[in-house]
Amino acid sequence: MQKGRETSTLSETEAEAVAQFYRDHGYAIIKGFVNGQDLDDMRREAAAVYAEGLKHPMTYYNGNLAFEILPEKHFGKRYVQHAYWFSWINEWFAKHRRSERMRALLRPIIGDEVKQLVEQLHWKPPGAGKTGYRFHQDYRFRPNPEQYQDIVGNSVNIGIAIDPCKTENGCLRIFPDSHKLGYLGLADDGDGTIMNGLSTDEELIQKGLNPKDMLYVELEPGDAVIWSLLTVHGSLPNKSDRDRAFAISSYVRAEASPNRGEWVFRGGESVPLGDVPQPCKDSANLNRPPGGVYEDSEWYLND
Ligand SMILES: O=C(O)CCC(=O)C(=O)O
Ligand SMILES: [Fe+2]
Repeated sequence: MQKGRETSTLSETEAEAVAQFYRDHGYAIIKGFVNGQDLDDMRREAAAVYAEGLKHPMTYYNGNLAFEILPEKHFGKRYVQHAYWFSWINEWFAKHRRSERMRALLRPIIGDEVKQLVEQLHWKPPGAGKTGYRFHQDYRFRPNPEQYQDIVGNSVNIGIAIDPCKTENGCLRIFPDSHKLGYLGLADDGDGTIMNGLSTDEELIQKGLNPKDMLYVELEPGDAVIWSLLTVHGSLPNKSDRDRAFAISSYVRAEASPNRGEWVFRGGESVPLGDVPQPCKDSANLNRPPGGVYEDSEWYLND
């Protein structure tokens, strides 16, 4: 048997420093968040999720599990763009979402009792269209703010680089300190997707953002970045020949979200997914017929 490489989690002092930077600037970067043997495992398992998604000819929903597909009919080749709640089919990610490394990171930000509202993998396969995200604030993806208490103050988003995330392959771009500006309504025009079109400098300037302040969040595999629901961010399309797999989760303080989310940490325990999926950020997926459905909105034709 091969001996696993050592893995480590953030110390209390390190996690507190991350939380402080995050509160001050609306984001923070954690180098080597997933490390050692876990990093190799995460990369292998993300590829397995991609391979699973590729079996579906078009966008597929089954409970909270979903794969968003760019079909060959329109893109020449089939691409998986997003996977949602793959912890239902992947043991490694099912453990990772409630791991000690997550607990250590989250504790100083949203406490010990935690639910999860979002689990996503984003790929930007070379050659695929539609791999850019206009600047936005993720608050736009909480369609039912009345379901929560202070959803902004009680949430945090975590993005983990699976591939190297660089300027050329469309790494995340963030406006530091923009979490203090309130909700700006960026990208709220148009068809509701942030993946058609690109942000213009003009649009940013109009909202009081100086394009010069934009930070390209370049990450190595295993590095993480956290941001808030009001932090302005987006990313450019992949122009390189290298994919950009990026795992995004959103966690919420449990007492602020009585009706939404999958439990992660409860009463000192870490909680596996249960028998049935729970309503998360929106519950539309649970209203579809059980067993899985294909549904292609063809949003990508609206450009
Ligand atoms: O994957 C990215 O680069 C950004 C995605 C994003 O911001 C989102 O889905 O809200
Ligand atoms: Fe976002």
